[in-house]
Amino acid sequence: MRVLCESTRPVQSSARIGWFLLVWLEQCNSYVIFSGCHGERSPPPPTVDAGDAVNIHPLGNRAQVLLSSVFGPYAQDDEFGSRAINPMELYHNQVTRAQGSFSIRMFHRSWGIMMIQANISAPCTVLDFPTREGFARELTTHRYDVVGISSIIVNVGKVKEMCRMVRQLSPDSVIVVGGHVAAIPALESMIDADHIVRGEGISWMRRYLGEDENAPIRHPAIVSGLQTRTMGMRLPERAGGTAATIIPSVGCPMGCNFCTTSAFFGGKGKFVNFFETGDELFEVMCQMEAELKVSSFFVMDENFLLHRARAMRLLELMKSTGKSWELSVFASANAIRRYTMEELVEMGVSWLWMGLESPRSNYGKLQNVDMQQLTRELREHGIRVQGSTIIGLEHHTPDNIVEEVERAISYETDFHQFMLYTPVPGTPLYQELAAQGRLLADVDPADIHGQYKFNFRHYAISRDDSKRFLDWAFRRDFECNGPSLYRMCQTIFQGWHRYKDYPDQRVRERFARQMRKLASAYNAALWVMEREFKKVNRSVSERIHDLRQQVVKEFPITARLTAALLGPILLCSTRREEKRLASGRTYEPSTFIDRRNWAS
Ligand code: B12
Ligand code: SF4
Repeated sequence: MRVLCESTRPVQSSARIGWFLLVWLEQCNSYVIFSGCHGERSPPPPTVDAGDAVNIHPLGNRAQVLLSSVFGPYAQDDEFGSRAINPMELYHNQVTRAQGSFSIRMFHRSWGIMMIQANISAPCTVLDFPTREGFARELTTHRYDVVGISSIIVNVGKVKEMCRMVRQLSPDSVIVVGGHVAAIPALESMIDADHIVRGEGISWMRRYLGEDENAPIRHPAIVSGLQTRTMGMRLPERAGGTAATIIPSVGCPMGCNFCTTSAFFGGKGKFVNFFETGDELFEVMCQMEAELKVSSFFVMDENFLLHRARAMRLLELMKSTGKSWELSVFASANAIRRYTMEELVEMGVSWLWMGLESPRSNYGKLQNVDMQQLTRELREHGIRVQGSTIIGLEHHTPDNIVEEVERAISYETDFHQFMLYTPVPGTPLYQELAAQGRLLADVDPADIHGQYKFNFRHYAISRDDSKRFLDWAFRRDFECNGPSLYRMCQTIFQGWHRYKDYPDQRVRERFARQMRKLASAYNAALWVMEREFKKVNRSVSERIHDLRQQVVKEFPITARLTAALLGPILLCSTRREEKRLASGRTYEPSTFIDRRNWAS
């Protein structure tokens, strides 16, 4: 069967060749059984959990694998589920979206498929952010035994189209769909795939290719943010200039009822560790440091600080080897409170993403924590805080939501994400609201991303009002607290001031590095923000002015020079960008093609 499989697979150059192959192969039933390729279609297999048994692909790890993210463009309304309101940008999508030209805009690669590629020995291509035509071209110019498609729920329409394209253009390929989209109930009846994998994908793919699923995890070198721009300027992409992404684990054991990441990897009490110990993590970080020339890491772990033993061991190793690293981490308030500020600072934590939710919610992660005090304290220690507030919790009403948002804004976090309370398939919240008959049946999955309107019947807030409150919260935060860029500068300054004479040299070095940026390029940005914000909120403009004065006092020559030279250029680019945005300009990531174990 194997021989047949190989010898009958020329490189497909057109849909017609594929079609003829399909017809020919349909006459060979046993081929279908053993190869998993497509002749007579058997009924669609159900979604499998990553741990379930799977028949190994007949070619084992000689199968040629394509792993693709869904096709773009993303930031425009289209028939496949793209939405202008849902761009492929972390900050601009859900954090700084109301900050106009001051919004921080960047793209992030699809790390799930990069991780899978790095951990299989089969020849494998990762196609990231293809166009629809680019995906078709890849399918027809190379032979693929397995086509893996990675997606989240909003993009299910694209997955459907991509499966259709694979059947047409590369009919011998086995189609595997993974990522959060697999949480959709009865997905198998919506798309034409052979395997739908729910949960962790590395172990599944290794098993499918006949490899050792328990082999140590190899971490690919991942540059975190790409094509970053703000104030109308594209930031230079020099080696080491951007953080490396490190993924220690997936899932979160806290199991908040709405949390899709937690639910997808097992729910309450469960998660999957890729690197169990501080030693393993440290080793990976050293590799990334050498390979990417970085000293800063974006730690992609839903609740990094919850794993205290691992984090503290990492700190120990950083200290003993003199690593002056910066860490951006996600953590819940209860986990943060298990560390002293000095421990966090010495560990290099310089950016923290945490849920603020609501003082009246009863999420375990917020118990007994004074959020106002915590956020202020973190910032005073030079740790940038990204707060996340949910709009539309069950107890919210048009009256108390205003009060709660005002309170969250008064924490003055550096960044603030607002997100609608959203029951997403796979979560306890979804099951609960489904049982109560409160899910709205006619909402397109492409519109269920937490930045548009409710997908359920709220007792006190209408669907249209959910969007109004959400948009208002973003605007209000911007107007009251100013651009996140300014707030970041303020935190950096406070941290530097507090730690510039700290006994640990690693800490001093880290703040000195940040301060050099603040005294130069960031200071020019502050000069522009101070001018431009006069029109929005005079008191914020005055606060920016005060910060600038303090920076100038500490670094008179650099700060004055950069403001004078770079400031006017940035002002021009900011205003030009404002016009572009007003005329509907959006941004898209470039396509990436990475081949591994690939004979040219
Ligand atoms: C980075 C990121 C992004 C990046 C984009 C990344 C990209 N290139 O697509 C940005 C910032 C642009 C982004 C945008 C959005 N995101 Co996002 N994002 C993430 C984040 C923070 C990390 C993803 C990640 O790399 N994780 C680590 C990797 C290792 O895990 P993984 O991707 O899940 O992959 C594993 C498995 O899922 C599986 N797998 C994945 N792909 C495949 C493929 C195959 C073939 C197989 C077998 C297995 C498999 O194996 C992998 C290894 O175990 C997650 C949260 C999280 N912690 O995961 C949210 C998350 C994926 N995003 C989410 C959402 C909702 C969005 C947005 C709609 C924004 C929003 N409003 O929240 C937009 C959508 C943009 C768009 N137009 O598509 C949700 C998805 C919810 C859902 N159930 O579908 C998540 C889970 C956040 C959350 N908790 O709500 N996002
Ligand atoms: S603490 Fe955060 S990551 Fe963990 S389950 Fe709750 S919302 Fe999800």
